[in-house]
Amino acid sequence: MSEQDPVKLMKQQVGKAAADRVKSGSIVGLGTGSTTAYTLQYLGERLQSGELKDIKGVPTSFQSSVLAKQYGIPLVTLDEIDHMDIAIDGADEVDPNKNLIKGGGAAHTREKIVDSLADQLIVVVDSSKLVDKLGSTFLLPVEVIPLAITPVMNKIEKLGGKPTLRMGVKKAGPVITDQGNMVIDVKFDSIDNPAELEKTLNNIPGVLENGLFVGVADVILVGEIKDGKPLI
Ligand code: ABF
Repeated sequence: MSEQDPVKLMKQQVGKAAADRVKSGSIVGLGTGSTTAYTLQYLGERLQSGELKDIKGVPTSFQSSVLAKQYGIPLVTLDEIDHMDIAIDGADEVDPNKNLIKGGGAAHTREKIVDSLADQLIVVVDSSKLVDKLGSTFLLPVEVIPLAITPVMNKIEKLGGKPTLRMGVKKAGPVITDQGNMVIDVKFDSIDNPAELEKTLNNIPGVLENGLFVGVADVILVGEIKDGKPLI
């Protein structure tokens, strides 16, 4: 990583600050994305130095399970644990009530399962993710079972949203999630009641999960850049 890149340096610092909060013996939800990638790296370094002992990780995606293995973090499944002490995850938007939009990495279904089981969810973001109202800068991701794509899009239009099927690199085909489903990104003019919209969307047959995380986050660690230098 180049020290010249303040954004990367800031993500690294905020990712590390979250990793520093993990205590020995903890069961830890391992988030997805470029910021939590640094968290996983520092957890691995703390384990290797012996400063941190006996943690177990629960990955929120194929990506985080690959990184955890790379950094030597032992993994467990949800079937093997009876509680989770802490989870650390990224977000695409954060509102003043700590409600989130997630799913830019198409991993929000597993993220919501894991994050909501943790006693404490720490969210790591840069200051560009802070918004007054959810949906103002980011489209809302909705994971949909493939056969239901058309009826779900029609239903979302009736709710006032503008849905787009998320396409992969070079638009060669739709993005496929770790569960084998597709993602619709939805523009809503205004998300006035995130809790209600979260339930309404999940109630459409064929929708597996949407990216609204209401009342799940406990702590938001925000990185920012001031005078060309990263700060937390
Ligand atoms: C995951 O990664 C997502 O829910 C969110 O979409 C994204 C944030 O990534 P980054 O840290 O790279 O901005 O946490």
